[in-house]
Amino acid sequence: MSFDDTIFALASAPGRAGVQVVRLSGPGAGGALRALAGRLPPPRMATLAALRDPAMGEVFDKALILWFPAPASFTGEDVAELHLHGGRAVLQAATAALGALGLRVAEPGEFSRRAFEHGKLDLTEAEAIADLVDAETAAQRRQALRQMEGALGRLYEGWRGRLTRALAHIEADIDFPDEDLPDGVAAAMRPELAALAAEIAGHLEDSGRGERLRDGIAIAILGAPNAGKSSLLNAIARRDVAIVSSQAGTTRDVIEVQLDLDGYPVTLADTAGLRETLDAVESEGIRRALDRAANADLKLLVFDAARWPDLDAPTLALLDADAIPVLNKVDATPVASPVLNGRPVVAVSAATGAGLPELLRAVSAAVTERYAPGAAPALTRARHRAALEDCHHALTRALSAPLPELAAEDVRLAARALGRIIGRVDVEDLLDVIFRDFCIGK
Ligand SMILES: Nc1nc2c(ncn2[C@@H]2O[C@H](COP(=O)(O)OP(=O)(O)OP(=O)(O)O)[C@@H](O)[C@H]2O)c(=O)[nH]1
Ligand SMILES: [Mg+2]
Repeated sequence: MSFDDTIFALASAPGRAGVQVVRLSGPGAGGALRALAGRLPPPRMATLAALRDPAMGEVFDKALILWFPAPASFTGEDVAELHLHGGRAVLQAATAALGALGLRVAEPGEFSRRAFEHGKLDLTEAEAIADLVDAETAAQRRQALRQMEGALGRLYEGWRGRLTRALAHIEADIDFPDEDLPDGVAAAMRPELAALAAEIAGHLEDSGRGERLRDGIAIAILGAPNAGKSSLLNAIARRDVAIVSSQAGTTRDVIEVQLDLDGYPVTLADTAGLRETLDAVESEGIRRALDRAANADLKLLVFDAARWPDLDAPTLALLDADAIPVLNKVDATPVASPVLNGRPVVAVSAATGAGLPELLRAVSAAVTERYAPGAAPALTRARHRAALEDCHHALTRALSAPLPELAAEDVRLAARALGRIIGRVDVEDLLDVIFRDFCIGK
């Protein structure tokens, strides 16, 4: 990808609409705008203009145009926007005119890439734009917006700054032993490194809060054949997603439904009924069900009220802190306030809908308790997690390193791991800190 050419792309969704926005970025953006509109409008002022294809001489739309001269633009380059009427032929005409002027269609993500290259965004902010565009629920939107405003980038940049400072002190001790430095500068950095390691460990141990919010919270419905799992899925989803029948062993494959639960993105999975079976297809279904149970963030364990208080053993074996026990079919067999191991069991009827609001409230409470945004910004991506784990390992090694040279190397690796997250890995700022703090070399 070259960064000195001028690109353009449709910034809004394709198709018929009131308005569609075409964005231009690069050194030729101003020239292209002048060629189409006959003039450059004042910067950042929406201006109505007749747009003409310079080659054909024909006016192809009357549109609002906007001009953002560098560097005060999204990409940091000269940027122009054409707010065209939303239609295929108008877009075709604009594309042809811009192409004839020598502009090229942007690659996916190229505008954000350029914004990053010009220091307008760090990588976490660029990723947050993608997350905000993809956000389907309110909680996802809030998390993405917070990250886009730089909360996560600032947290990591703050840690990296502290590491860089500690490294500067350790390196100064190594490199300039004859200089007039305070004694034990390197040793004095130990508490700081230990504190950083603890903060990063705490951030890593947030039970995947931010990642779940971004990717969806997995909830599995589990229980014996005929307990009414598929009926429950259909009742919660309010549509006929899974086949229901009085035959035990109806569901084989895992059936998923995406839900917005009080702003949280949830994937609800119906599974095969748990039992011993000789049927190869059914036992594969049961294997998949148990796999889902192991990987779910929350489990709904569905029991049949007809058998209460005798409960299905394979289902009962899955009861843990992340399970919500559910007693189904209470329309046929009413049970008053069922309790299991001292925990309340939610009594429902998938058939009549009785108890469903209570069940959804219980699920919502469990989700909120685990995944509600905290005061500190949450880790949102596997990429960040991997880099933070590298950082934490390196810090742990640095704390037990026998020689300052080895400690320095590990602290350098730790800082680099954080730099990878935000996309700023450079050594210049290390030198800056050495000379600012110690004035060595004068
Ligand atoms: N009376 C009553 N019957 C129900 C209720 N929920 C489900 N059933 C019936 O129970 C039978 C089994 O329902 P399913 O939803 O297919 O049960 P399942 O747990 O998915 O069964 P498998 O897929 O075989 O594991 C069907 O005949 C349903 O109509 C309920 O709340 N009340
Ligand atoms: Mg089923």
